[in-house]
Amino acid sequence: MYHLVFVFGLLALASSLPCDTSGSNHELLLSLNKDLLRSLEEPEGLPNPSVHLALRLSELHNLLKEGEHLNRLTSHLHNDIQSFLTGNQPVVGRLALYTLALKSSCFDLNTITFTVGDKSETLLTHLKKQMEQEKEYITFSQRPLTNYYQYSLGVLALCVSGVRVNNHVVHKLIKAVEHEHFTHGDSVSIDTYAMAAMALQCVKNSENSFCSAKKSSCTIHNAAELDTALTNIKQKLLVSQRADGHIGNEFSTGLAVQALIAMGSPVSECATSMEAMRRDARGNKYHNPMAISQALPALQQKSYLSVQSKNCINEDNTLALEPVDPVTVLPSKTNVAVIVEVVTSSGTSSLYSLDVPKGSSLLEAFNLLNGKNLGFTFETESSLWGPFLSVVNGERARQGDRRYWHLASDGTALTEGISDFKLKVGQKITLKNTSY
Ligand code: B12
Repeated sequence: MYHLVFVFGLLALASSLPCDTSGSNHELLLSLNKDLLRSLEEPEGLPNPSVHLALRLSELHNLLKEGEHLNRLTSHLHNDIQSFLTGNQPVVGRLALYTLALKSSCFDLNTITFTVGDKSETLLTHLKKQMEQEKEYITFSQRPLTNYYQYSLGVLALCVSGVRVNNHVVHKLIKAVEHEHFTHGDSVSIDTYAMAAMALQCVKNSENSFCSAKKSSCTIHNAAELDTALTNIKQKLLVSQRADGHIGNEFSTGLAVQALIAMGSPVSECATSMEAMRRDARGNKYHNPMAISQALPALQQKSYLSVQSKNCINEDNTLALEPVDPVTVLPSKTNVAVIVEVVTSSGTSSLYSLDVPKGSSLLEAFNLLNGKNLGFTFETESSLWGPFLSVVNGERARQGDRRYWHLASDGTALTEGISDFKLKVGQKITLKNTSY
């Protein structure tokens, strides 16, 4: 009898830990941490603040490599953001991720400044100003200058850094949840709901502690609306859970589980999604470091809110990389036939067919096609997820005009970009200049 009570007690304790499904997945976490650490060594591209954040939220560390990466963030990423600010271009998402990355390394944010004109101001001041601009833009255009994912990142980064976020800025995010403004192309953006949930949960927690610390009377801004928005988002995430456990798709599940953890969900609400993520990780779905960086905190029962309580004391320093023998991947001898269709903004369509070695990425196929002088040309822009297709046959799908080159295979939207998507036999890839 006493044994039963003890077992039930343990079960109750386990289910009171949000989303805690910990079991024997140490090996998996170790290997994902190593993959992320190895990605820091890739020479091309900007140092990635999202990867830094995930490594810092982990239990396992390589303090030397993390320190070196921090230095690259404060030089290379810093300069990249500085050039956006100088050019008066919106950069709230990168500023926010930079803030979260620095905070996760317990870096003194007040020492980071940017200069615009002849005025030098701190990182947090710039982030607040960017959020004000975004808020003003929403007032007139019903959408942010960037997108609601970046707007949510901005609220989150200010909040975890101890800034009391302007209640009008928060209110715009609450209203966007209410009016279901979070889309990705023509479908729902689970990633954005998840990021908004973390931002609003952080605001709710800090409003509560701000007011309970005050002796005199204190108003919790947006109290009831915050609760409603959080309940609605949770509902949205749970109804978007597929039979295989994914919430949205493979690449939004990590953020969705982080959001559920931040909202204190019980284990029953996350278990199948956690299992889906472990399956994805074992099946090598997460070959893009960005994908690992969004899933790894969730797999360790953490969310971006955990940055708030980081103290960087007595950290593990055992994460080591074994030297890997360079592997030369020989191009496959088998070729697959592929068709690429380009649909311009005016609706005209062009078809190109080519043979590519089996397993080639779309980017490799485009390069081959480009070399054949059939009239197909393309350009890309670099981003944290890799190359973003921006120009096809001389036609730019401009983000400023809310247009992009949408990628589909046999009528189904791709869930990966041109460098990650691998071609299979007889596929027809459609690139369509689309508005969003
Ligand atoms: C907003 C958004 C878009 C917007 C971006 C424009 C804008 N200003 O809003 C639009 C609608 C254009 C878009 C398009 C696509 N997207 Co998108 N997008 C996002 C979202 C929600 C936020 C990105 C962001 O602002 N990040 C914050 C800033 C600080 O980081 P950043 O790197 O500087 O941001 C830029 C890039 O991320 C780039 N971008 C956006 N999507 C994609 C996708 C790929 C593959 C690449 C390389 C770059 C890229 O646009 C951002 C703004 O400039 C993410 C969600 C997530 N979990 O990250 C999905 C996400 C990155 N997108 C995704 C996908 C699949 C696509 C498309 C390939 C869809 C399609 N079938 O066509 C296309 C890209 C096609 C191309 N031309 O290369 C996937 C990528 C998964 C993966 N493993 O690669 C994500 C993770 C969503 C998901 N869960 O499926 N996207």
